Amino acid sequence: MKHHFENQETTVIHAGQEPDSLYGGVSVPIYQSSTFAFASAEQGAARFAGKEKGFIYTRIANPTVRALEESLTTLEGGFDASATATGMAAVSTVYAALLDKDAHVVGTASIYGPSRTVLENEFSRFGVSADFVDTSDFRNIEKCLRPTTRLLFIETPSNPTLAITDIKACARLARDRGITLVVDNTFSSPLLQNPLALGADVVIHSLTKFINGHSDVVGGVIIAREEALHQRLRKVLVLMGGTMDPHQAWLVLRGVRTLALRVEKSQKNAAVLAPWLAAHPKVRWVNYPGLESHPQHALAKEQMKGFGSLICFGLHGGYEPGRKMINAVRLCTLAVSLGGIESLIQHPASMTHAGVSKEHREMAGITDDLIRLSAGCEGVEDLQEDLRQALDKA
Ligand code: LCS
Repeated sequence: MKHHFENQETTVIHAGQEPDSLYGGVSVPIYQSSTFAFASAEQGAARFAGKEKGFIYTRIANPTVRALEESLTTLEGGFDASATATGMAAVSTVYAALLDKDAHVVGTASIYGPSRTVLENEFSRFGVSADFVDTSDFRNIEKCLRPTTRLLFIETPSNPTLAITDIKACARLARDRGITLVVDNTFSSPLLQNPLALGADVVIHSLTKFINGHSDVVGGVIIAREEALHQRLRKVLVLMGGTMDPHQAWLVLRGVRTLALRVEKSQKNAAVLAPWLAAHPKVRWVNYPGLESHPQHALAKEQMKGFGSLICFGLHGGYEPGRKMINAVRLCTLAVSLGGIESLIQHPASMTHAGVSKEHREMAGITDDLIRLSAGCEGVEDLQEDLRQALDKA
């Protein structure tokens, strides 16, 4: 049963999370079982044949994981979802399911490093090729299309440069050319952007970030707009084994209930910190989709319901003062990942995107001075105080 409420704030709390049918537990039970008993040989056969509903084996499906899948399907407005062990399992499953030998991919240049590396280093062994371009300029996508292009894989806002790509325009182009459009929506969460409603075929998330929100679990999800595509993705996921564990699913279900509160608060903090950083004498540049100086500010306003809580910036003098700054933070945590209740700060060129060559990083705008801040839910004055004292040491 899927619930459609007027407000996403209600959906995050209730979709897929009705009291359990056995004892009325308000929290979805953790079905920590790898396998499910059949009443008879006939029932087992019927379940395997798909003639009878019911659980078989946790790699195929599990009640706790299904509850999370239902929640996320409703939030993104898809046909159905498949939860994955990590965000990278979602990315790799999409590639494995949708790319044949010698297929070509067009992707966003400033994408999470491993989403690019896995194509270039691993899928390339099967003849797959890829062009990673600045997809915020639509002409760049058109220019590198080939007859063998099967997949347009975009991240918007992108990691870590926060470039915004026009989802509707990409959907139109993909539809005309018979290409599948996949959007990594991790940076926005389903509360700030719904790519399927803008015409994308598939949305993926690293649940490790906003959706779980507590930096205590990894996970991912693939949500498809249509049944046939969902079935294809699910089949490959189950065969390749990157599915989610019920305990993981339960933690994410606990996290998703407060998604609306966390997104609202962290975004409010980012909206204060971005212009404040931009005005600081040691800061050379700031990129935040909510600032009018952001190159795609107007597009962000149009396709997103909010500008999110990621900010990137560089200091006068390059990375050396930046290094001193991130070593000096006390309240913010120097760590990769993002979208948690706590503020995290990191240096993409030497951390999340170190696996991408310097040449490719520079083409993607991931400059050596770029520092990425994920604003959390702390009091904004405390964050300002921490950043102020850290900048003093830069
Ligand atoms: N997609 C995006 C946009 C991400 O930011 C990440 C992880 C992934 C996919 C992969 O998800 P995972 O397997 O880690 O759950 N991004 C990270 C980052 O920026 N810092 O640390 C991890």
